[in-house]
Amino acid sequence: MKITDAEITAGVLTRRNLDHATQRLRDVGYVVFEGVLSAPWLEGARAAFEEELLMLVDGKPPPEHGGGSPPMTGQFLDPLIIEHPLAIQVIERALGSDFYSYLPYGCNTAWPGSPVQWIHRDSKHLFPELPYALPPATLVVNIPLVDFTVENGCTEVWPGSHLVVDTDQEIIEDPYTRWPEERAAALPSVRTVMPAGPVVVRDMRMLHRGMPNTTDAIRSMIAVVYFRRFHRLPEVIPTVDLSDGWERMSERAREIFRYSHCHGHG
Ligand SMILES: O=C(O)CCC(=O)C(=O)O
Repeated sequence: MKITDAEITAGVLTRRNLDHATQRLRDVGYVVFEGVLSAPWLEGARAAFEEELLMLVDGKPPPEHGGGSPPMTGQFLDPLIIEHPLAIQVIERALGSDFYSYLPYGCNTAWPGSPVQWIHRDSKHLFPELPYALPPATLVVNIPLVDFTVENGCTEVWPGSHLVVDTDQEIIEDPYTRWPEERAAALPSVRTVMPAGPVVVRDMRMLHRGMPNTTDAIRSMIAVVYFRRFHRLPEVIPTVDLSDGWERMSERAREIFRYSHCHGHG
C-alpha cells in the first residue's frame, strides 16, 4: 500500500493507514509498504549483504535457494532492519505489545540458477488440529534488497491461504512439508513483482514458494521473524545439571524437560 512521505519521514502511520494495513494483513496475509527505503540506503545494504552472503558460500554461489545471516554488527543491526517503525506498528497491533524476535535474522537468497521450491508455509497454525484458523502468532518482515522480477525469482504467494486449514497430518506436524500442488492449483496465487525498497509484513502461515532465478544476479531479501509471546516464561529458561538423572528419565520426560537439560546432554 502507498503511504505518504510524511508518514515515511516520521516513521508513524496515520490511524487510518494503520487500520488498513492491519486489516490487509489479516485478510490477505501480507501488507507491502511501497518505497519506504531510500535508494542509497538500499544500495548500501544490498552491497553489504551480498558480500557477506558470498563469504558464507566461499565465493561460490550454489544454484539453489538459500538462507544466510550476516554478522550481527554495524549496519546489519540498523533499526530500519530490526525494528522498522512502520512494520513495528502493524506487528504490535497484530501480535499485541508482548512480542519478541531473535537474532541472527536471516536473508532469503535466490542464487542465480536456483530452481522452483515446493509450496510451503513457514509456520504452523496455532491449533492445527482445529478446523479453523486463528489470528497470526508469527509474522516476518521481509525487505527485498533488489527489484523483484519474474526473471530473478520473485516469490509466488497465495493470498488468503494463511486462513486455509490443513487436513494432511504430515503438514499439520511440519509446515515446511510440500503442500499439495493440486489443492494449491485451485487457489489464486500472485508473483511478488515489486521494485526494491518496500517493507513487507507477512503472516508466516501464508503459502508461498521461491521461484527460479534465471538471471546471473543474486536475489536477496531480509527476513526478520516476530513472535507473539503467550506465556509468562522466565526471560531465560533455567537449566540444571542433570548429569545424574538425565539417562534415568523416560524419553517422554526428556522431551518435556528438553529446554532444561544441562550442557552435554543432547
Ligand atoms: O526466497 C524466496 O522467495 C522464498 C524462500 C522461502 O520461502 C524459503 O526458503 O522458505
